[in-house]
Amino acid sequence: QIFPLKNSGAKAIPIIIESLHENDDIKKVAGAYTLSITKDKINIKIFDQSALFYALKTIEHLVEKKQTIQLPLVQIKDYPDVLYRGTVEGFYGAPWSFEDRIRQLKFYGDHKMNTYIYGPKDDPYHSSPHWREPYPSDKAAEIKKLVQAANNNYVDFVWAVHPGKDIKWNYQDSVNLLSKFQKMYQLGVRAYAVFFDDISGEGTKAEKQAAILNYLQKEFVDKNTDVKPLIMCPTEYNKSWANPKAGTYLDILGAQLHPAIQIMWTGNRVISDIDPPTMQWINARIKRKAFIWWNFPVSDYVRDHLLMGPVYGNTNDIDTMVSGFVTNPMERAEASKIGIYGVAAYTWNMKKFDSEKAFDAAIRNVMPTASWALKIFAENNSDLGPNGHGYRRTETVRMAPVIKKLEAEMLKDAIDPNDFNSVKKYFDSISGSPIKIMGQASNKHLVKEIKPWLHQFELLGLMGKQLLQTIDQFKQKSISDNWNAYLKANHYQRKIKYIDTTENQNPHQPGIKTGSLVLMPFVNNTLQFLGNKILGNTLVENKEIAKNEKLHTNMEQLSKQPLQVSESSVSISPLLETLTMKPNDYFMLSWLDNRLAQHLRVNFDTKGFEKWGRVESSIDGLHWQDIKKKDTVYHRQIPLLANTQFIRFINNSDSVHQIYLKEFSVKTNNNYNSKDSTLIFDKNLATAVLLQSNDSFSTAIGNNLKTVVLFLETFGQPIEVVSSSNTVLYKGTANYISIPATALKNCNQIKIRNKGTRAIRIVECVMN
Ligand code: 14T
Repeated sequence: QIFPLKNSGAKAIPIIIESLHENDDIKKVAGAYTLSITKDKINIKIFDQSALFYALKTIEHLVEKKQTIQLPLVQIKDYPDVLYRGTVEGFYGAPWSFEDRIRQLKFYGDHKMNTYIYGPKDDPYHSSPHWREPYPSDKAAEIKKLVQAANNNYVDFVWAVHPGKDIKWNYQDSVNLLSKFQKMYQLGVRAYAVFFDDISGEGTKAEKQAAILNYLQKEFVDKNTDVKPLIMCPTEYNKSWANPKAGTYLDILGAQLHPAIQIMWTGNRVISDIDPPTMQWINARIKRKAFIWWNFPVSDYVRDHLLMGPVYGNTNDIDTMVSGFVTNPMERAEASKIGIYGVAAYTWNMKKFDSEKAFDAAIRNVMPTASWALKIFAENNSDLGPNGHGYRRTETVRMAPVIKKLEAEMLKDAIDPNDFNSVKKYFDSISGSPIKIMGQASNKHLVKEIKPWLHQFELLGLMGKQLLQTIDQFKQKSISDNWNAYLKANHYQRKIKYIDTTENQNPHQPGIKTGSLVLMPFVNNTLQFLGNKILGNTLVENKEIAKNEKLHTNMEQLSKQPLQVSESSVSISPLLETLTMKPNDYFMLSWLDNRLAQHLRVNFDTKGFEKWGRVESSIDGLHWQDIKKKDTVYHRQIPLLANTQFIRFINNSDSVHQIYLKEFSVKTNNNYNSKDSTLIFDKNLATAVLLQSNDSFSTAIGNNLKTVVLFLETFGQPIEVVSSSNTVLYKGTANYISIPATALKNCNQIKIRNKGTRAIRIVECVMN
């Protein structure tokens, strides 16, 4: 009996709940239900208890959609395509907090996911050194509460152990594992996994892994009927790492592992999307349906990026070929919800999965008011940038074509106002979105996770707006005005670099990147383009390879490896895998010439590499010299001559060798204070002389009576330009100074004095 709300005008209707009948036309799987809402009753038919939970969730969503208590009349037949759907907390880095996990479990229930595999790499009681020991009481109490929260949301809390780093294949460690499982059982855990990923040595043996899992099956799972099927993550968990020979690791697991035990798989690579051939290959070898561990949106190998874009890439026809499908998310729990939502939608109804729709729905769910702001942020924080795994995502999809078009039009000096206006509008939205997102009180946890990216995104928007304004006014304005407008945009660029080099300085991929696939290249190119236009330069693009921080290599494996660039160093990002070097394979670094080389740091974690390879330096990129001291080995840190412009490592033997590229990094000083005149005559706006307060700088200008034009950044401070005969040529605070040829009679040198209280930049000097 249901009573209507007083005075609501609503009618009471009964809800009838019953079991699905045999002849009901629906796939009879866990979670399956039918829901019929008519004028006078709600009828729910369920396969099991979780199905009732999902039917009620559906009613809840129907109410949300309508924003009223009136229910739409519907007939729904609903069941999941994948039996086990959810997440695996399997990333490296700071594990999720207790509160993060509670919010996650609720989110899974809301979106019909039923699996949470607990396996944070940095929990010492999950992995070595303490996997054998019980959790300390405070941590145990938390796990108990998490299991409870999982149960309330019809989610299996799967507790995973990662014993492979130091396991001994003896009776004692079998018992250790069993008793740890029993301890977890006492905390309420009813689902378990054993991970053998990312280990080496003894722990990797297939027969031994199968034997210990079979032991757990027999002694634990078979004896506790309320425990769910075991899950294991193999050491060879993706095709590129798997021994292809028949009868090896995966076939051994396939043959020896108890058939009820599920085996995880990340696809053809560590990070890859799943399709039928992938599944056919692995399923044949392991003689069961693989349980997919999808490494998205995990970002532990691109920690300067947020992966908040749409879920796509897995084909819509693998539902019958997998036993489960879980996503490995980001260390940032709330920011991961967009990706997790996509996987929830995909695994529930694969055929009908629409990436874009799921993305929009996820955004609306995570941020119901001002969704536009989160959408524009997320669609520009999607790609990973170049990375060792070669996994990429699209970005800025709805605007990229217009932006590309506008860029081309700009180069041809034929801008279509429609394109200009839509890009301008877009940058307006970008610059306004972070404040909107920060203002959504219900999303304070999300805001906390992504704050520096929000700041960065706002600066990106402001830089874009400033550039477009500069373009718009370019023809009407003087060089001086244009130069000042350029400096404003340049100032935003500098702030972006500052955030990138001061926030999120983790040792792996430090920094804050946003819009890195489309927007940042656009604003950086536009800034350079405008600068060159003001300078009267023809494009200096690729003028000389030395004029940039760049990785040069002939090796496919390294071609996408990103650089880490800071004020004081240029480094290749450490490579996770071994690097295989054929004869004559090399990698080399170059940098802008406002840097003075100090020393090189090398760590290949490989003994005796000097026997087959050389670390070399060069000033011109043509002549190379071994920087090893005679007959000795290379040191971790090798001093360099200040004018070194290139550093490389080359395999100069005739055989193949391997190294671990842990560190290859050039430490530099900037040479602003060197007052090197070449920096202001190089027509390169990225280099400048930094002139301190009360200091002065002289440069020869020849005596060919030309107008001397100075492009400065004075930050509004007073300066003076004087001739060789001490006549004052200019006094003031301008950033752009043009000294007529007539004023330079008998003058072959000018001196700039900084009369202000802070440093100024002398960017360029042009004579014409
Ligand atoms: F077990 C696996 F399925 C798996 O993917 N393991 C790790 C995982 O914890 C991590 O989050 C993910 C993304 O970085 O990749 C695996 O970790 C790696 C991958 C490598 F290629 C660790 C070292 C590697 F060299």
